[in-house]
Amino acid sequence: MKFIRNSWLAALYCVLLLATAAGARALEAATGTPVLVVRGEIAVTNAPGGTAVFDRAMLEALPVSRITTTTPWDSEPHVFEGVSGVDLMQAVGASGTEAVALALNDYEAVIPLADFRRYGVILAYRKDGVPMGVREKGPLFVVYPFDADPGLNREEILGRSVWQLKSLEVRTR
Ligand SMILES: Nc1nc2c(c(=O)[nH]1)N[C@H]1C(S)=C(S)[C@@H](COP(=O)(O)O)O[C@H]1N2
Ligand SMILES: [Mo]
Repeated sequence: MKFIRNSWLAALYCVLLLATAAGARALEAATGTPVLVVRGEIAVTNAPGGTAVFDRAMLEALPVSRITTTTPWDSEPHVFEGVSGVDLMQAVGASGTEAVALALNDYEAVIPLADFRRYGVILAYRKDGVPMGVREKGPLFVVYPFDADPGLNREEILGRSVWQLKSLEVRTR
């Protein structure tokens, strides 16, 4: 009897696991201009080379997260909106421990995935409701909640505040 109950539980777990995997697996191909390419240790891809390519609409279709804060580059608080690192990593089924963030100017920084969870970091595509152009640090700007945690105002974190982000490579340190 106990065995049967455990088998049932095991079966239920399997179904739940499969359902979760299926939920994370679907990613339609990008039809618009690619804005972000995610590669490396990801389970969900939609383009050659094991990559997940996102156009703007795809990014905006993910849950919208918001951080209102000043930044070392803005003395007034602004409302940054975008996709949270956690939601993005979930969407691509990431399994590594860090992401190498690459910007349009080929600036590169390593961001621990733990930062995404710990600080609620977002990849912002709007500032005060307006899409950020390349001149305003867009199309994607890695934003930490500086005002919520004054400890973030340090060189290590500033270095991870990549603007004009174009790709993320998920890897294990
Ligand atoms: N796209 C991009 N983001 C970047 C950088 C860069 O050169 N390009 N420099 C990083 C580093 S090392 C720091 S300390 C801060 C520097 O910001 P500042 O150049 O405005 O002082 O931005 C970070 N984000
Ligand atoms: Mo820096």
